[in-house]
Amino acid sequence: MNKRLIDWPTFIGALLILLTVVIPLILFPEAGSEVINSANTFVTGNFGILYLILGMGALIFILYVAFSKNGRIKLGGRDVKKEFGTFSWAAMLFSAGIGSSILYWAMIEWAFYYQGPPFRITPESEEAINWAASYGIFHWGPIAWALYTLPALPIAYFYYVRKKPVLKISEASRPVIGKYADGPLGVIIDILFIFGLLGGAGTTLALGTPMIAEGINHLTGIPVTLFLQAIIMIICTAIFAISSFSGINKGIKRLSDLNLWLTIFILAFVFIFGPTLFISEMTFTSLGVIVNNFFSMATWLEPQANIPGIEGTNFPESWTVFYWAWWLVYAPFVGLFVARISRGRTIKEMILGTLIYGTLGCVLFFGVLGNYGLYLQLSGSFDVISYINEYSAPAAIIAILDQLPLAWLVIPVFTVLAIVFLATTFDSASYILAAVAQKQVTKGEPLRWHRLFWAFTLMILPMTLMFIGGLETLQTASIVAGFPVMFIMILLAWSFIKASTYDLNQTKHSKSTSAIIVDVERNQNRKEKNKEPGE
Ligand code: NM2
Repeated sequence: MNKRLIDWPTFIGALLILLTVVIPLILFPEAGSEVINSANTFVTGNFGILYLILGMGALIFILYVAFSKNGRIKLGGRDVKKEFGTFSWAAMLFSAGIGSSILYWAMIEWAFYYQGPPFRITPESEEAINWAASYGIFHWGPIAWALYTLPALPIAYFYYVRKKPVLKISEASRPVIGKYADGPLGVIIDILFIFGLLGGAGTTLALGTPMIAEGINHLTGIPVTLFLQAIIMIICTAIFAISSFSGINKGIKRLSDLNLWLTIFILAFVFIFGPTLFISEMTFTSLGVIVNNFFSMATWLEPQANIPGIEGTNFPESWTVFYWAWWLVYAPFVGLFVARISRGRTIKEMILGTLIYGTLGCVLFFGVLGNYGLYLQLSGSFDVISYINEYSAPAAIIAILDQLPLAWLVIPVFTVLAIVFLATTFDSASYILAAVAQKQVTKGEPLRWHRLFWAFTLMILPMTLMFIGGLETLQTASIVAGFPVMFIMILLAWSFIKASTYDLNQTKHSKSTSAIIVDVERNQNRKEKNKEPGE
């Protein structure tokens, strides 16, 4: 066991932050969750606007990069071929960035919007229907995917163009922070990233576990208790621990393949046996609603809620701000992953691919699963909203599926899919956490025991909170954990532009070719004296 490989300051720092959150919560559960909740309200209430600006900014930034000269840079040398075909590239990208939460929200998000619509519209009105079907897609659409793509730019650039085996966020910030990447600032950046990801993963586990528990309850009759939920968390952790133990190629690939087939089955089944025409038309209509209202949706903050005497709906804070924060905490992690699988593509291909395939995938989930539930509600055949209010959202999800023919087949497949989905997100997450808390990643993989360690650490926070009854608190953990990640994102965007523009200026290229090959070594030999400061 090579302990020298571990980056101790980062490793211990991240653990210390985690313990400073977990221990007070165990000792003073009530006061603890109150503090977390007021931190959430404080952040979303006062800084919500920053999250929305960052979201719009990220989309504009990556579109600008895609169509600029920097976008033409190829990730890899002249003869490097694309490592993965577009289909498997898109599938891997999707299953790294998307977890069990999409099953949860695609099924049920519309119900919350129908009951509590945006833009201060009357709840459950005719107008609310369109928004109910569209807002979920928006929250899983281009802005969200832009947040995911942004960190991939500097990481992929350093990995394949500057040929530095960077698996750290601090390294990717080096062009801006220079030698401070090796000092405390670098450590802080990595710790904040780890903390963010632990928060994001917490949100995912806190949502996914009760849903899986409801599925199991429906199938076996075992009551949904804390004990059942704890077992589910342990099983999911074990699955991702084992698969991450067997290596990124074998483990993750097998799980993503399984994932893909189960997903196709569920979506096709609901589409064919559900109200096919309603699903198609409503999805198509939603796309129009989103295109038409894109900027209003991306900027709506309900300013009048700040006026004394006017009651706010809390929609922006509970949804758009929460979502951007949640995508944000996963972003550096997904960026690392997207970067790794994008060898041989140009920056532009990587950007547009992530935006388009990512969004399309989410449209399919929300379009099919969400509109099936909406149909049940509107046609009066099953009152989903009353069911949620009487029982819970996870119970309503399973109850919606129960309306399908062959429900006895669909519900187990859905439950297994949720478990596998949770596992794929977590095994790539534990892989990346271990890579970041290591000085060096030899042979392309972090140390095994180290990876297992993070796999179990990911479970500690949700598990503790569950036993003290704070799983709901954890559902919004992303918000607070995501706050510092906003600044990291700006750093990453800046680093990419700085480094790639510098290299482009050193590189001769013709106007006509679509891909520019940047050969850093050759440039350096040519301009030995003209070194970039901080390098
Ligand atoms: N996002 C996509 O739980 C999951 O599905 C992981 C969640 C950020 C909302 C990612």
